[in-house]
Amino acid sequence: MSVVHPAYQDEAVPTGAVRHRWNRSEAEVICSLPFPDLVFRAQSTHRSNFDPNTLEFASLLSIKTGGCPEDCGYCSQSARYDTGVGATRIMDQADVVAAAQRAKEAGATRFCMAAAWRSPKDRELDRVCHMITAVKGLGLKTCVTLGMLTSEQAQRLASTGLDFYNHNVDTSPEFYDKIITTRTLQDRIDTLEHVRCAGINVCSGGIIGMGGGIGDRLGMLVLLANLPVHPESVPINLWNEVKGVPVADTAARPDPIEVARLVAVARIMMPRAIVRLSAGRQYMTDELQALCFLAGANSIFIGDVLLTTKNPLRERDEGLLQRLGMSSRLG
Ligand code: SAM
Ligand code: DTB
Ligand code: SF4
Repeated sequence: MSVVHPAYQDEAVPTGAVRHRWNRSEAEVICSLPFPDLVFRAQSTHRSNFDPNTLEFASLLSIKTGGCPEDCGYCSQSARYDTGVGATRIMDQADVVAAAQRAKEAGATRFCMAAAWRSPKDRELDRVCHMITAVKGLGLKTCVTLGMLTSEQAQRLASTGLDFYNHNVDTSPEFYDKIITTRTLQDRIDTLEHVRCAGINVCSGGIIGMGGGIGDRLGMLVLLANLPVHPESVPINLWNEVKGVPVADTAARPDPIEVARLVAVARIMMPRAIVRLSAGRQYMTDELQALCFLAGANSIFIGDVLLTTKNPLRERDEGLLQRLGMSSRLG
């Protein structure tokens, strides 16, 4: 006789429902469902909220690289570590717009501009606001990630019509202090609240593979799913290796099935969020990516580089979508 797992029967977590009071043990129960049950449930949730055959293609540009004062232990751009990544000035707007145009021609519908800042100065923010206006003018959805924001800065960004602000919680509350000491998790949550209150869509996720356990991965999802409003966009980054940073000494790449399980849990806990397989796709087989799309991931970054690290080549992504019969016009 087959035994139906209790979490699978649990009417408190019906398929597609939007809940904001998750606890770690509920997440653990869901994550440890038999894999077919877990993927079925995630896929059912996915189908009731999205076209399951369509991905979002996003494109990423580093508009200001390196020299960052923060100590994020995973990052090539921190000035505190010898990673070989030098500091640049902020890019000229014309170059940013040209990159956005190329991204559009390559099929991207969202363009994300990232800066290696702890937080933007107001004159830097003015320059980014002009970039946002210009990129929106190309018909692309816009996202920026500039570090911590005051509520006034979030409102200034909102006035440009910015679609998303990316600011990651990065990991679980328990593991956080082992990775970053120069800003607290509460600082990040405050920025997310300023972004939310300004009416900008929230993009927030984190990184796995830095050495934390499954509990930390689930703790990160519980943190995100318990925000007053779920992020509209949840990037799940597999740590992209960087030499010379503290995380290089603790990192351990998760078992691929555990990656797919995590994506499924994200989909079930945050049914309406766009879940992006973000950094780290370079280490994933096509089969793992296909499993993750089945489990509810529906966005990827296209382009050969992310900010300072590699991403799969365009031909590989095109081949994958073709083999899966999927298209790329979500959003
Ligand atoms: N400086 C801003 C900040 O940190 O708020 C914005 C840019 S920062 C590079 C954006 C995010 O990229 C980080 O929060 C982190 O989650 C992710 N990230 C950075 N380095 C990474 C790496 N090597 N692998 C995977 N994700 C990474
Ligand atoms: C996010 O969660 N991942 C992107 C985006 N937000 C800005 C950044 C990935 C960076 C990977 C490391 C690098 O290329 O330097
Ligand atoms: Fe700076 Fe952002 Fe890198 Fe942290 S993640 S060191 S804040 S660029």
